[in-house]
This record gives sequence, structure tokens and C-alpha cells, in this order.
Amino acid sequence: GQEPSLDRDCTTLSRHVLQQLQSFGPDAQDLSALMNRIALAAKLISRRLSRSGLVEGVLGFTGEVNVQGESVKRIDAYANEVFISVFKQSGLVCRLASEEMEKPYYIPENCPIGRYTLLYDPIDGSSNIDSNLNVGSIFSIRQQEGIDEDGSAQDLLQSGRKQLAAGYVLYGPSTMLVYSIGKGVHSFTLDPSLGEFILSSENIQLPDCGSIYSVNEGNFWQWDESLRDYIRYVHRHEGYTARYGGALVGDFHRILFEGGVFLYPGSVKQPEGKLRLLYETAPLAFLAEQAGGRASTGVEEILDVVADHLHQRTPVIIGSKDNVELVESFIQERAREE
Ligand code: P6P
Repeated sequence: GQEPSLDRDCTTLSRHVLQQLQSFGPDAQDLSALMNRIALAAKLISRRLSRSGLVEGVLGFTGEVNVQGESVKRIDAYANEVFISVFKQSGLVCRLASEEMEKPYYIPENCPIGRYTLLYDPIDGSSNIDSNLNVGSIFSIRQQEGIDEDGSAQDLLQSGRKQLAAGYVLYGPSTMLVYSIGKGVHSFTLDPSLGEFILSSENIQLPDCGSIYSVNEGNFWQWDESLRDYIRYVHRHEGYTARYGGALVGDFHRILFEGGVFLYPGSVKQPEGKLRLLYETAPLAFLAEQAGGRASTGVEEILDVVADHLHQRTPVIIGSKDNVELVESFIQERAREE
């Protein structure tokens, strides 16, 4: 039955991580401490976002440009700095890799004792801030494997199945943190009055099939014919509804909780699609599989992709098993004809 509300109020993030791992080995303690650091970063960013538009420095541009070639809004730079400073103090993370940094950043104080690498997108969908719509942070934790001399971070390019933990923070009407350490997917809601993330859903499971498809149909003419076949199909068949917020974390969160499929396909101009593998699609693919769903590039599982560089992009089809398979069937159909 439902735990008494007090118990639920006291299931904080760090306690939850320890509970899951049962064993209190070094990994359990480390992952619990790391999730606590993520929570601290999330609280700092959430607080800043709640003032966006009021406080100088949250909106507007720094004039710099990130790996996307997008002009960096101040909040992206601020959020990137938050993760760096929070994890400097952790003593656990030796290296940070972010969309906002061309090369990974080694935390000198923590190396070489640091056992982990954090990969993250500090603020995803920052263009949504100006219209006060949701944005998110995405993170992935991997083992620190040696010190790469030339900073090419070859060890980070291994498949997403090497991830120890992954998740995201959704800065929406409430701030939610959703994570997995390989033992199911769990969500926490920030209680600002407590300053704590309190457990809200455990062992979230994606339904095998859902009615939502989430894709930017404005790119329709950029896609391969197979994706257009899929869109024509869902237009013609009852029971589908389109939802697209234009920010990955919010669009994925909707699929995780309601079922269906999110797609960001490749296009003629960008065959690899727009979204980054190591700190966007691989962490979400980790969650999707942990929640009983799937994440595909259209031809292979996202979690099997081995990157050839840090900021590599992949096409992504992610969500309920049956919905992902339906999209793939159109891709396979066209491939047979070629
Ligand atoms: P489009 C936001 O800029 C972002 O990186 C993701 O958060 C989002 O899923 C995607 O790009 C939206 O791209 O081309 O649909 O505007």
C-alpha cells in the first residue's frame, strides 16, 4: 500500500540511491554522493531560471559560440560553470565533458584520484527560456579510465552501455530530477521549501505502445522518404496525436510518462541529425531501456553506437517499444526497395 506520507517525504535522492544498491560498497556511496551533487547543481540552476527575465545575466547573449555554432546565452555559460564548481568540490569526478566545452575539462584537484567522468548538457533547449517554456539538463556518469594524454577522450567514446548512471533535470512548473543507476527509472520533485528532491515515482515503465508522436514536422521535406511514409501513416490512422515542445528534455519526459515516440531524424543537410550522442541521446536511451522502452538511430540501438568524436550527433527514435518498431519498419521497407 501507499507508504505513509512522512516516509515518502523523507525518501531523499541520496537515501534512494543507497536503498537501491543494497550493498554499501564504494560504488553505492560514490553514486549516492554524485547524485547529491547533481541535485545541488539542479537547485542552483532552478533558482536562477526562476528569475530569468528579472535578473541581468540570465537572458541575452554572451557573444560566444558553442559547438553547435549557436550563440551562447548567459544561462548556458552559467549552468556550465555550476556543474564545474559543484563537481570540483565532489572529489569524485576527475573530468567533465559538456556541450559547452570543445575539450573535456580535467579537475586538477581531483585527478588522478577521481573515479568518474561526468558528461552533461547543462541547459538543453535554452532558446525556450525567452518564451518561459521548459528547459532541462541532461547528465551521464562513466568510469574514469586512465588519463588521456592528448585530451581526445577516446575512453569516453565507448558505447552507451558503459554508462554507470544517467538522467535529466526538467525545469518546468516544478523542477523534477529523473535518473537511473541501472536499477529502474525513478523521479524526484524539488520541494523548494525543503530544498530537497523528494521521491515522486519509482520504477517508471513506458507503456509498450502510446498515441503520441513528437517530431518537428517543419523538417518534413528534409527527411528520407521512409520518415515521410511514417508521417503519412500517423496522419491517416486514428489514435495518434502530435506533441512537440522544441526542447528535448520536456519532449522526452512527456513520452516517458505518457508513452509514444520522440524522433529527431537525420536530414539531407544533417544525415546524423541534430542531437548529440554522448550527453543527449545516450543518457536518454539508457533511461528508455531501463523503463522497458527502446532507443534507435533507425538502424541500430543508440546504446550500441560507438562514437568517433566527443560531440558526435545521431538520429534518434526513442520511446515505447511498439512505436519505435513501427518507425523502423518504414525505414526497413524503403531499404528493401533500394
Ligand atoms: P528543432 C534545442 O535547441 C534542441 O537542442 C533540443 O532540445 C530539441 O529537441 C531540438 O534542439 C529542437 O530542434 O530543429 O526542432 O528546433
